[in-house]
Amino acid sequence: MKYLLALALLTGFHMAQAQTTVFSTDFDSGIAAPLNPGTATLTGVQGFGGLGSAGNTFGGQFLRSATGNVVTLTLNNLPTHTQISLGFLLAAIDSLDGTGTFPSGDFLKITLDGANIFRESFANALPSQIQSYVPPAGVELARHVDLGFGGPGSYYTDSAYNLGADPAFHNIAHTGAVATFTFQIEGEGIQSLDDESWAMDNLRVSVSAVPEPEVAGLAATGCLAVWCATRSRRGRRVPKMDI
Ligand SMILES: [Ca+2]
Ligand SMILES: [Ca+2]
Ligand SMILES: [Ca+2]
Repeated sequence: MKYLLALALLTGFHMAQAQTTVFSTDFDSGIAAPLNPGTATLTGVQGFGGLGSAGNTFGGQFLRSATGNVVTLTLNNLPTHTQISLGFLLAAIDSLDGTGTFPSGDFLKITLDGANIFRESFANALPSQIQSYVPPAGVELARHVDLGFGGPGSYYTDSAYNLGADPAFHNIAHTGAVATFTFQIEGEGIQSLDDESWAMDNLRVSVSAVPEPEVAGLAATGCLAVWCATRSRRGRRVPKMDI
């Protein structure tokens, strides 16, 4: 170990973690088979269009859901992995009311294989309402602005988030060949579609295997003798370069 640590200082040793995308949809050509939308429907993104970062913006259609409805994503035959990551753009539409009692109590809950991985309230209607979700840097795309659907103005302003930039959804421990995610806004504050709703765009899931150490700068031309020996014992064909 001491030898490898010394090499790390000399050569930029780091942990590689290749992500394999196992599901991705922009909802522009339909609802992919692994998704069960419940009562959610494909809808034009209206004023959310263009929000996001390069290569990951709202556009075309997204999957819009009433509060209280459950959207389910079931992925089968996943490759061997130890971690799973989730990302999507969240449209918080119209008068979601945050934490509290009716009409408040609007919590976005996301589960993985039946266990909660996220449950936070979202509020759009009044600045005084309590939103439990505090987005990390780079997640909030818009807040309390008119992006379409109900309104403009009054209680019906909207917000947008890139939840894929929230570390809460990165590298969640998972090893099974099947992964089932559910998405819903639930709680005592759920109301009708014309009062409040939510939508997702650019939904993607990736998995990663056990991180393997690599020696930066040497992978293309060879590797250190001690490291080559380790990898050779695993049956891999690697070049060898003694130093
Ligand atoms: Ca789209
Ligand atoms: Ca609105
Ligand atoms: Ca509500």
